[in-house]
Amino acid sequence: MKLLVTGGAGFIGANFVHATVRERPDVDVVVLDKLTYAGDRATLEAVADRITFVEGDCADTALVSQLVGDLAAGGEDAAVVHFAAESHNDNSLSDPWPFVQTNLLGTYALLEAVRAHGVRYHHVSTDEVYGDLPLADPADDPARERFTADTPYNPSSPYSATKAGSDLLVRAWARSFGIRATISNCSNNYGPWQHVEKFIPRQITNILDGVRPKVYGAGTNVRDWIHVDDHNRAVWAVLGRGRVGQTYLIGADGEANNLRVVRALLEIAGQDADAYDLVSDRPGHDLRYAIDASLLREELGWRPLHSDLESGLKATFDWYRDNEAWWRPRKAATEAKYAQLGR
Ligand code: NAD
Ligand code: TDX
Repeated sequence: MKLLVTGGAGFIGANFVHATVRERPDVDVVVLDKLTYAGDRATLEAVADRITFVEGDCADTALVSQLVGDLAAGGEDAAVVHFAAESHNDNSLSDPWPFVQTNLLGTYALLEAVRAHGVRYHHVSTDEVYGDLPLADPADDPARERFTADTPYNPSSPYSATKAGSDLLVRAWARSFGIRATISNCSNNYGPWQHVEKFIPRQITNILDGVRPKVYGAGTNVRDWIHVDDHNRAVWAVLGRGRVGQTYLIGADGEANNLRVVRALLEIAGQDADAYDLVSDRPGHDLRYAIDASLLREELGWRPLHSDLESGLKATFDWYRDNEAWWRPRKAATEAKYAQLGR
């Protein structure tokens, strides 16, 4: 099988490439990545001789058409897995343009290429397209509302709006042009190689630097955490066995508010669990995300392997402690951006 993986030098894409090379040696992987501030070739160093790396923009229609054409020329069993995106909500509030460019025009370019060459396409998206849910505690309210594939789209930020727009492009290309596409909408990922701008790596690296974690607002916002390897195993399940035209939601029943996560990280570091700072809130900050993944579980038989958040946080904490050379070059510039926002 031949795969074109866009965004393969970013967090989830790189974990996907590592897992694919490790577990599916028969798959030929081509990575297309623009190497924005969020992409890093060092992340792919250990698999560099097992893949083909192309530095380029997924919104470059000529380049994308050529790469997808080459993929199609290799035979029937070819697919595009589209991870590339501008992915950080805070950045989308400061400067939305790269989000429109990459998330909308990049998806458009890929859709036109798979349409022209008849190649299978999987679109990696987010639960944020559904907006947010009222706060609710799983322990008190097992029947609380969660997102399903039927939840109406209601995105809050320029990031989630452009991801929602990209999903709708995929649906239109599937219905009007008959492309063989699937979509997955996943909840918040954590694990190795996540950029230090994101919540969990930011707080781990702050703690390692002797800086107090920074929590937005009152810290009561809830995210539905999933280990990146469980997300990527679900992407493979959808790619292999998913119904063309179907949307699958991916989540591992990992709801936790931000205070619980920060307190767990401080405890892992052997520090006072209250040694964090509450800082000003993100404008339009979504309250709660929660995924009902029963379609994925029942139809495709997927199950998460990492179901205990605290032990996943401990492994992630240890990874950042042991891989400072990877994250250190980006830490100061990231914190300088947050300082400008007063967060
Ligand atoms: P990331 O920001 O870590 O990585 C994005 C990668 O895409 C980088 O390597 C970057 O260089 C590359 N890229 C950006 N613009 C590009 C362009 N125009 N052309 C080619 N490459 C480009 O993001 P991530 O967290 O790994 O997210 C990957 C995908 O998963 C995104 O589509 C995101 O919306 C989705 N997603 C992320 C999460 C999460 O929790 N991180 C959850 C659900 C879905
Ligand atoms: O310093 C921080 N303090 C803080 O309290 C940061 C960076 C974040 N937060 C809060 C905001 C959110 O409630 O933590 C939560 C998680 O924040 P992010 O890591 O920025 O993630 P989020 O905005 O939830 O979006 C993530 O999940 C869905 C990814 O970045 C998206 O790409 C994905 O689509």
